[in-house]
Amino acid sequence: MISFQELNQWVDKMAELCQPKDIHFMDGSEEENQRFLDQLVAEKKALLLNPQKRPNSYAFFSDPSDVARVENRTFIASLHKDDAGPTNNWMDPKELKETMTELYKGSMKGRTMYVIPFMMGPFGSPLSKIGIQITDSLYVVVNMRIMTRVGRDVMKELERIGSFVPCLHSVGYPLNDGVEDVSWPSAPIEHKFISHFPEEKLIWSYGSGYGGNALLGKKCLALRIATVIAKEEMWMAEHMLILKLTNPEGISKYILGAFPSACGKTNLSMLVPTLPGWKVETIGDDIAWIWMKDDGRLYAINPEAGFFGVARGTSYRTNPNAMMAIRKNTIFTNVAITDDLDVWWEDIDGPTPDHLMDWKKEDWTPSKGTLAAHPNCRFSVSAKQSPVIAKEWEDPQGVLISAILVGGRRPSTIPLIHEAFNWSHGVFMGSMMGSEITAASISNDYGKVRRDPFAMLPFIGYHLGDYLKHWLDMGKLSNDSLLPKIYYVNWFRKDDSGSYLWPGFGHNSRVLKWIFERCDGKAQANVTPIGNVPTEESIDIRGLPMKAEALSELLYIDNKKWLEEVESIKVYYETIGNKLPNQLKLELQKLEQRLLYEMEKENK
Ligand code: TSX
Ligand code: MN
Repeated sequence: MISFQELNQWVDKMAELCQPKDIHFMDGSEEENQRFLDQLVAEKKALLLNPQKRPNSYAFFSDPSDVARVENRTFIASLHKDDAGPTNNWMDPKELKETMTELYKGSMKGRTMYVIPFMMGPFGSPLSKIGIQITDSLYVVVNMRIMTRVGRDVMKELERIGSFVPCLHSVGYPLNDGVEDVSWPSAPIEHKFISHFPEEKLIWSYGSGYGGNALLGKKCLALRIATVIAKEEMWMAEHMLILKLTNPEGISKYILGAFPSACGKTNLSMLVPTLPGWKVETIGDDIAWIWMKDDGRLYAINPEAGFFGVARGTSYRTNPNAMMAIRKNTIFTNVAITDDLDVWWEDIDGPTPDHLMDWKKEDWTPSKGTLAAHPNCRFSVSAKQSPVIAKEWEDPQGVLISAILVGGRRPSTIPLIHEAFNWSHGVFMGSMMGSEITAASISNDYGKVRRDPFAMLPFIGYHLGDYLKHWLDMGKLSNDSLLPKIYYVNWFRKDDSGSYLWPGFGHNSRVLKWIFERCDGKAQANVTPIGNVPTEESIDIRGLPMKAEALSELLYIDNKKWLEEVESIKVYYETIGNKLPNQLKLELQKLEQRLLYEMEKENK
């Protein structure tokens, strides 16, 4: 952190290091933004889309080597290696700074250095944090304006808050004498560094212009650095959606959800219920900052101001509200472009066009046999454009959380939903969650479970064992009757023939309804060794064309399979090392004992 008074000093020092041709302090105005977008189009770095089809929207195409977060180049540079834990890349902070300082020397030559004052969290919130990002990428500037709160208003807020997280970013492509700019400047992989200095609360990113590597407010500040601050200050920074669920009587509850990638987190946060009278609205789709108030209950804010969503697979069928949000004022990255200058990606609605420009800016026809849009293609859009953004989404006091969902893609063993007995059991559920590996490229791991505690594996700025302890410690601040109930959901269970048993998407509202009613002590459940599982009658499947056996299969607990799961969790827990809280080992033992006891009962 750096104090407000030292801002100019820090900017001058970074300019001296990076040697830009000039410096621009961002004011965040409409007029400034339009100037930047016009410049990007003139420099052929952005494509203006057809204003009749997609008003005020732009497409960017990254270098083919710069398409996603680079986990193997992401570093937690804590003073002591053991503080980063077994799941993070660690480097000695002094050494890392020396290496990166060499790279930053003159790295902005021929470019403008932009200074972006941004805020994570609503204006006036006790949890909101300020960052100042220095960058030489206009793509970053126009995206930060969508994804965070930026500019003059933030500078006013900085006087109140007093200090900020310094975030230095360069794409690592200096325009030295004779060097021509390219449409997506970036550096080779061995020069890419996404670095976090947890004690200093400092972020240094070099060599990538893409998403989480470059928009430093999101994964770097709002998750990795925020997890460190949150542990120190006794709150939580989590990779979670926040949704508002309203029943037909007009009563609302707020629910958090942690899911690994490719589980449809954004889709769930904007879901259109198939149950009449029920409504889902969005508070956030990716990150939640959560704290306990004096009433012993948990409240959450969304630190972000927009959605940086995966476009591929998004359609009016899977997520109509996202499709409506991105009708205008949207930035697209690595999507395909139609002949009439609109966007396209695999599994969008309608027939596949006969001709496209693909994400590599090459001609594409269906016979080419490649993907036209990159699988990690993105839209950036202001949350305000969502037709289902909740009216209280910017409430600085946050929303009261009634339930926390965890989950993953599990074709077998895990039922559609089960409820934790208490907070500690719920933390156990979060610690063992994950998805089964399906990618053919890692074929010897096929069918194994990739565990991803609370979907936070790449986003914890310290030791995983300490992170799980922090979850338990948060629970100790209050008692179970006041804390949110924790649920493990699995939309992805399959039958013996490999078909999904649950229709998913809008039908997930039927599971949300059960949760809502459980929170009011109403819906029925069977107590099982793994937790409380809905009775078949308690899940509302009216109007759902589903075989009766399917629901019972979805809710079935196979004790033998679960004992295998216990063994697999034991193996996983070994990898966390001696900072794994004993409480979680105890939860695992208790689960095993409940399963063995149940099996013995059955055999009698
Ligand atoms: O997002 C998904 N959700 C959550 C929605 C609120 N997806 C897409 C995952 C990739 C991002 C799902 N896919 C979900 C789901 O609940 N369920 C499934 C699996 C599934 C896929 C297809 C069908 C049913 C289930 N059925 C038909 O396509 C007809
Ligand atoms: Mn995410």
